[in-house]
Amino acid sequence: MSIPLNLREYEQRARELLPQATYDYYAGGAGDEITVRENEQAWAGLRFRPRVFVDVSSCETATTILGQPVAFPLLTAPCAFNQLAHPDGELAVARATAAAGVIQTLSTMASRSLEEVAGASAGTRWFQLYCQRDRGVTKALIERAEAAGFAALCLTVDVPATGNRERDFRNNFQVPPSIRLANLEPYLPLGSGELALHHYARDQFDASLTWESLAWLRSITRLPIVVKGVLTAEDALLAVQHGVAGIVVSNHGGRQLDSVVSTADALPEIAAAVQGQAEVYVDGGIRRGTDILKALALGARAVLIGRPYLWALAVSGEAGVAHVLQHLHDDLKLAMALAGCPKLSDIGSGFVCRLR
Ligand code: HOC
Repeated sequence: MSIPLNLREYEQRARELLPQATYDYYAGGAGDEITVRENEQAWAGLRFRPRVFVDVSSCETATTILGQPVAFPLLTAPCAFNQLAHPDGELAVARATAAAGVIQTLSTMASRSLEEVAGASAGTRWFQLYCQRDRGVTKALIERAEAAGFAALCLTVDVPATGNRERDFRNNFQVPPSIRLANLEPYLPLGSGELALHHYARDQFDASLTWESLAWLRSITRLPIVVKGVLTAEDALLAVQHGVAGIVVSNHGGRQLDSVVSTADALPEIAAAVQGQAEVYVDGGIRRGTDILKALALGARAVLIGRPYLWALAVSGEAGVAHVLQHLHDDLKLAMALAGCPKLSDIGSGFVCRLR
């Protein structure tokens, strides 16, 4: 069988391979999945304003993210239970991201523990944190992430309740008993049965967090904190005022509040409000190197991809993830050359316009 040519072909192939309920858990969103669709459509609604007669014989994509060098401006997003896609799960992603020179963000809800993942490669990684109702558990997770060499905490703030994921309800989605909630099992393992994951999140995630909670987190860690799930300039400014190092413009891939603004539409006001006081990243619907270029033009320092690396993992494990990362890197370089942007620092809002 031929190697998929692009990220969409990886999704088609993965859909054929995965059990329906697993495919739906990954692919699905909340409610009518309006935001899932609009995330992709919003990038597609942007057009380039390319420049010509620019020397693009060499295009440079290397940069830094929170001071860490990366080969190109991309991170893998925190996705739960990578072993649903492939037995090597998060370990394969750790190896592929390290080889590609990009950052892995490991989910609190990973199927491999943060210590196992840290041992899998020498790459840079962030730990995604869902604050637990039990602050002792949250503190223990942070201490473990620090001890294991994680470079930042990525605090997800858009799950005070789980979104209305009707595909999971229809499928009575369950995580197979062979797959562990590896980071949390020392404290409280995932229960068994249908929708146990939804029940776990409902019962254990702390829905009482406020901006003041950031002060507590900052008091117990030396790691930089990146807040993931911001969609307005108002919240971006509050995040800066509360000392975050980075902001991920994210709507959780359309999996939480349906009908929220797409990330491509939210990004410009956030980048304008933050004015370089924190790094700004964006996820949601990134499927092409051209999407990465558009995100950078709108003010992002880097993008995160979620579903595409899960599809690649399902299709061919570590090799699939490595191929997707290489493909996006090459595609970004091609887009930069064709748009007349040989350096990342050249890319500004003048390179894009919106049709809609
Ligand atoms: C059912 C919700 O981020 C996701 C993950 C895990 C969120 C908590 C579980 O599924 O979006």
